[in-house]
Order: sequence, then structure tokens, then C-alpha cells
Amino acid sequence: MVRKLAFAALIALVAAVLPAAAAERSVTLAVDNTTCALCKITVARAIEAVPGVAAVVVDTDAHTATVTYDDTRASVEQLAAAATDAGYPARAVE
Ligand SMILES: [Cu+2]
Repeated sequence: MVRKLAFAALIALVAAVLPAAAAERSVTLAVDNTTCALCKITVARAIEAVPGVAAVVVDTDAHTATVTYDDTRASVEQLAAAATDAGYPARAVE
């Protein structure tokens, strides 16, 4: 009984983790006008508001935002548009 439950739990865990891991991507955006701590927060919040975004790291010295997101729910264009709409024109960099 316990082994069956453990097995079922393992299957459920694998089923939950695999599709998420397969869809998760990271992209670095070049973001203009990011000069201070407030810009950093504003840009991060704007991008985090896009459905599917898991994490945003803004670097005000490099003027970049590195975004971890689910590519089945959000596109790079949507991420860049969110920052652009907040007053920080953004585009993907390699
Ligand atoms: Cu600022």
C-alpha cells in the first residue's frame, strides 16, 4: 500500500515537473533608461506582470533584464513590450 502510494506520488511529480522544465526559457533583454534602483523595480514589476514569467533580474549597470519564463505562455516580444510600455524600451539581445 505504501509502495503503491509512493510510486503514484513519484509519477505525479515527474508528470508535473517535466512539461514545466521543457517549456522554461531564459532571455536577456537590452533595456534603455534604467539608471537607478527605482527603474530596476519598475522594469522588474512590469515584466513580472506578463503571465508565464517566473523570474526577472534587472542589471542597471549593464542595462539588461534577464527573464526566466514559460515559452508556452509568453513570448520575447511580449516581455520586451511590457518594459517598453512602462517607459523602458527593450529588445532581445544574444
Ligand atoms: Cu530610475
